[in-house]
Amino acid sequence: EQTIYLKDYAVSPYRIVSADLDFKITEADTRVRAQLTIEPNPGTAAGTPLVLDGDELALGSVAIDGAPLVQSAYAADATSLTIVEPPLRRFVLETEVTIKPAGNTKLMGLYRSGGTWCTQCEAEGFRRITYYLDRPDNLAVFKVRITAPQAVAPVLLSNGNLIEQGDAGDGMHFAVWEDPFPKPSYLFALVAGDLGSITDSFTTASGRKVDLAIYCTHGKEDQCLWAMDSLKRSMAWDERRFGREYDLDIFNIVAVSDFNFGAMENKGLNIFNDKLVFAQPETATDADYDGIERVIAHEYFHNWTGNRITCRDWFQLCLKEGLTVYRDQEFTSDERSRPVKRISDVVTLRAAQFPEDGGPLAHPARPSQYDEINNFYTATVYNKGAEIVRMLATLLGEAGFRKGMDLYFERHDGEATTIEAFLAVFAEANDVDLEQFKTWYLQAGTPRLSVSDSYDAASQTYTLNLKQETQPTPGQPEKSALVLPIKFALIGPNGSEMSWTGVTGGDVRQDMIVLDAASATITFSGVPSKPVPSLLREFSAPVSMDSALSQADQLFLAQHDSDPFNRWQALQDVGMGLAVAAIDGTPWSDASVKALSQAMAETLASDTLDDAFKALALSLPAEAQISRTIGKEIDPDRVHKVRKELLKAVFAPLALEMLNAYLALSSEAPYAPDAASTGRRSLRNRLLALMVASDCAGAVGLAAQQYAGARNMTDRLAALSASTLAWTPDAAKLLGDFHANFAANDPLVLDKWLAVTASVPEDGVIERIQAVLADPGFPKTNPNRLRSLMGSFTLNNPTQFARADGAGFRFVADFVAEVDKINPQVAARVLTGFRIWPMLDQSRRDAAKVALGGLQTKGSLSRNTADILARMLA
Ligand code: BAL
Ligand code: ZN
Repeated sequence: EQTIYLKDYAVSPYRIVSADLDFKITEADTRVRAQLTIEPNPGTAAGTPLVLDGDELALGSVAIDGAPLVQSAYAADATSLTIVEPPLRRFVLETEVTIKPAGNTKLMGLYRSGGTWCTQCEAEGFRRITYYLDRPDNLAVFKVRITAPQAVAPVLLSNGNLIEQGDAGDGMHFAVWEDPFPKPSYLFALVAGDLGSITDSFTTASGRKVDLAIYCTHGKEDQCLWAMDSLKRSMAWDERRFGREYDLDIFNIVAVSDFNFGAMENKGLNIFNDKLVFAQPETATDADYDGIERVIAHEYFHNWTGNRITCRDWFQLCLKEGLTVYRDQEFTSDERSRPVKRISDVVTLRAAQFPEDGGPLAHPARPSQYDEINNFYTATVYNKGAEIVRMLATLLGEAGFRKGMDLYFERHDGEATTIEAFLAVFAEANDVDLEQFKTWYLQAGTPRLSVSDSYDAASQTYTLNLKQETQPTPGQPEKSALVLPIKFALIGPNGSEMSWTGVTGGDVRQDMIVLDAASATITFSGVPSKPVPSLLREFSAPVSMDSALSQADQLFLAQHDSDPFNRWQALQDVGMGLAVAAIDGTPWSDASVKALSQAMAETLASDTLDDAFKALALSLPAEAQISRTIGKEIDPDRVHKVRKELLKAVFAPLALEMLNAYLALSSEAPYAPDAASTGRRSLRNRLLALMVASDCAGAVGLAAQQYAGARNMTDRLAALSASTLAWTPDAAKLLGDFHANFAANDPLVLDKWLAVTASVPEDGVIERIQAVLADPGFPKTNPNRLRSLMGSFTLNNPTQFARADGAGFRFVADFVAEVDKINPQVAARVLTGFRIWPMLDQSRRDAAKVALGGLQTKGSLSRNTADILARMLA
């Protein structure tokens, strides 16, 4: 396979300045005529060939400035069209190709979803539409004419503004769209179909009216209202928070059912996976509402961070993704609860990014090489990328960060740029040196921060010893020290924050220590009594911290810390400590479990903490996180068993309190997706799950009752999964009922059933999944269905996926081999679930190796899957 290196980046000898595209869409195929206005870049020598990218295109004709080229003047192969000797001046290259959208199961380029023709071009899908310089640094203005059958495709959309439409005879009609903003090909979009829509408008800060529309399958229009509401709030927020206005007169969103990503930020025409658009209380959960709000915002925010300023090359992907995730996180924080959002984001980071960073697929947020760019749309690029931007904001302060962002927009608008350029604006606007900070983008791996402390009563000095270390990752044996912003406070015996009179040995800025060396010993003087340190407040750096705190100190923080994140973290740390020790062979003492139980009871009873926070706090770390903390020779069955016992030991004594709180939280109010209502439901459902999991008397019946009486999907699904995860006597019946009465006729609800089914931690689950897949009606071409089933199995069902007999591994490997022939991106993504294998015990490691080895011998794997497999086995 051909590896692409960042160091090889070179400006193209030619650039396309405008693209005039003419699509003739019919049921059988689509003919694409492209007229590309091309110029040589400065320095290009006469006779330099022009090499355009192409993939699965049937080439009809090639002409330059209207004159057809003779056969010897060009050459086409499987991946390119070469014009042997183009003119060394501006010219128009005209090509005609035929493509077959109906057979395009890779869902890259132009394809059909249901009856609708739609596109996905990021990263390299445009080359599956026409021959092009399919690289993000080629910005061109696009004019697009679409001709299609009026009856099946009354709606014809592309980027920008509609400038003409009309009848084309023979049952065909046409529309012409023009996008005045130069853009890279990955932001191109086209939609043709029979779609319903809702419309609205937004008036920008400067008084311009923007027409908004969301297109969807007929009959789903009223499920798009939450998405529209989220869009308008996003537009207002970006003006308020970042001074960014929308720039076209139209903003369209289209929901489609078959989509590889969650959504795509095409200029003026966002295309969405319908699961991130459709919401109504009966079929969508609070988590769905949350996801819709977040992704609508994310794609909208890309208009400035991604579209107006894009990436020079795909190595810079986190320039737009990390920054835009940071922006959508801030949007949610401002719209809802900041601490709850922060905790949820850290839970996601630890569940999705830390394992990636600590396993065979580890890579820097800005990689320096890739075989297949689609495999780099990862939690590292997105979520760690957002953490890096967040650290920048923490180090520079809100005003300093905004100054840098303003300069970024001012200086780079209209450009395709780099991480270096991004960092330079912050350095310049704040007069700081970010050279060492840049290492965060270049170095893979999660730093481990170790802390110890001591107090000297005689001199009233308190000393913190901090040490950072990052383990080697593939291709990076040596690691250097990173800049860690460590927000902190010293908590005194009465629970309030202590001050100090002097500091030596470190860079301490009020509430933040900046550690930029491998270690530091920081001494605070004038500290009248021994404090408890609250470190890494707000999770101010994406590190894993070894805390030296005693359980008593952790529980003290859980009670007194004014930083909600660390209050939550302290409870997690206590649970983690007990679980890890027990798995290691040191059972917990009654006293230690009782203390945790008591802290949980106090959390539940608090009248200052909000419901959403309590729901997050009343939990133990997930099995996967416990496993990662142990780090080696993992036996997932033992982790599962010990965690279950601990859960029971901590929460069963609270049965009465939990039941009373559960009953008090019941509400007859109609469903509303606001933060307070969502928090209330999340706490109530958390309590239900805890009561069921800890075998509280009557809990199984309570779950069945909630399931049957639920008036929204949030409560129904919560009752179902509480039952199936504990595999109660009712579980199988409820699962069957859910399928028959809710899932069978609604694909997005079916996804929930698939996910719940695949997550059951009991023998028999593989056979049940196999039966689902064997059903001839099961759509193996739909990414949502496949991911719900197989993503849930590999990521949420460690005891069954990593079965000691290897059955889980074999099953997933066979699945990957089969689906790879249909949709390589989905197959490769499912395969990444194997990344835990090096951490498992010997017999499981052997079983994983056999399954992965078997896949390797299958041959003819896609580049996507072969790349993941090679790294997994390296
Ligand atoms: N650019 C791909 C989808 C997203 O991150 O918005
Ligand atoms: Zn994005």
